[in-house]
Amino acid sequence: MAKIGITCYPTVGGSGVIATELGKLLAEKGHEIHFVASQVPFRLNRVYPNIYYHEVEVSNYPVFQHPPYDLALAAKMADVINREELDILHVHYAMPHAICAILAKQMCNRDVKIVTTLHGTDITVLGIDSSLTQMIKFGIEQSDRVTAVSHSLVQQTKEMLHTEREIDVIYNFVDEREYYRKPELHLKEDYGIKEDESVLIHISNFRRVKRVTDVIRTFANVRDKMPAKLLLVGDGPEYSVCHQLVSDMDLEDDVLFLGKQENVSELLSISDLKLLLSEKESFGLVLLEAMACGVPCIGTNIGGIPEVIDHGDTGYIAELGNIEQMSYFALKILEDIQLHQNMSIKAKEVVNDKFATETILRQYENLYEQVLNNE
Ligand code: GMT
Repeated sequence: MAKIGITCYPTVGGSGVIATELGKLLAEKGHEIHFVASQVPFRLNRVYPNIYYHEVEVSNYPVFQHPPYDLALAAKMADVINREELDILHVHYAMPHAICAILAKQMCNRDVKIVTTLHGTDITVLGIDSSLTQMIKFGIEQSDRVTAVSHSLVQQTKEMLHTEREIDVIYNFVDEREYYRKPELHLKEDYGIKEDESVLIHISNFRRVKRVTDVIRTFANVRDKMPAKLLLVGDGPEYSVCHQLVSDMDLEDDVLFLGKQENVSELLSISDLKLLLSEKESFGLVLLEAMACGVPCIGTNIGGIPEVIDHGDTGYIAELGNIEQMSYFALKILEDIQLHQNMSIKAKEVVNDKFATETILRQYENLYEQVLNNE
């Protein structure tokens, strides 16, 4: 059994969820897990005897113009590596976590192995900033092993950073014990949604790249043809723009802004269709969450989305910004009960097969074993 350190952004969406769920599953398998982060990861919601949390505290000494989070993290990592005798430090996000991990390794006298998982935003957004490109490249090239959450992200990383670094694809997963279609428990009724209304759902951090306005426009076309409601879950920079659009399009009665929600699987359980129409998305973990709850999905032909949605089987892939096509696909699924049911069944099968937790966990464990054996 290994002693594994894990660093992630504790509050950021999918990457934090994956890092935390992975830590919990590894702990269940008997590994000793040490989270090194600035806050308790939000999914670490109960006591696990072999999971430890080490908080990074950033000094606010007045002479520092900016509190040095990266250096505080590296120092904490070095401290934990030495004291807890870590075998592996698995960091989620190259920027700045891989760079901090490499610095930490140099500071201590232990041959700890650095595993870096790329989740997307650092490559697709930060990779464009040339002042950071060299640093991300350094983090990736100095890590002992690098993984990415989709083939698309590997290709993008290689193209943008001009690196030949070997990168393994290990897909994301969802905890099937949490994500399954739950009995409705009057939730639909509580939200005032009528039985004959189809429910469309979008979940994100409302960043511009998520194109939530395309979701609203697609919904408007659907609602013109059939009774429907749209659940908008999450919060972020585009929230007020979306509110304005809903008001301008006179959709207030049918679009429910639910803000950030904890029990997303309950909302997915009352949903008939999931929309993720992003212009950047290395994987789209929310798609997997929806599929696990038997919800067919429509996504854009972007990044890793086509690796998650099987066009025609578990949903449809549409061209970015093509509202007409998105609306056509949405109506096709919602108006055909048989097609909807087939897609729903297939979606659950794919989650339990291609993205099965057990399979993904084994892939990470194999990778750890190889890196520890210097393979
Ligand atoms: O999408 C975001 O804004 C959040 C970001 C994150 O750090 O969680 O998501 C990235 O990692 C997720 C987990 O691997 C992926 O499912 C998302 O597709 C990816 N986001 C982007 O690539 C934009």
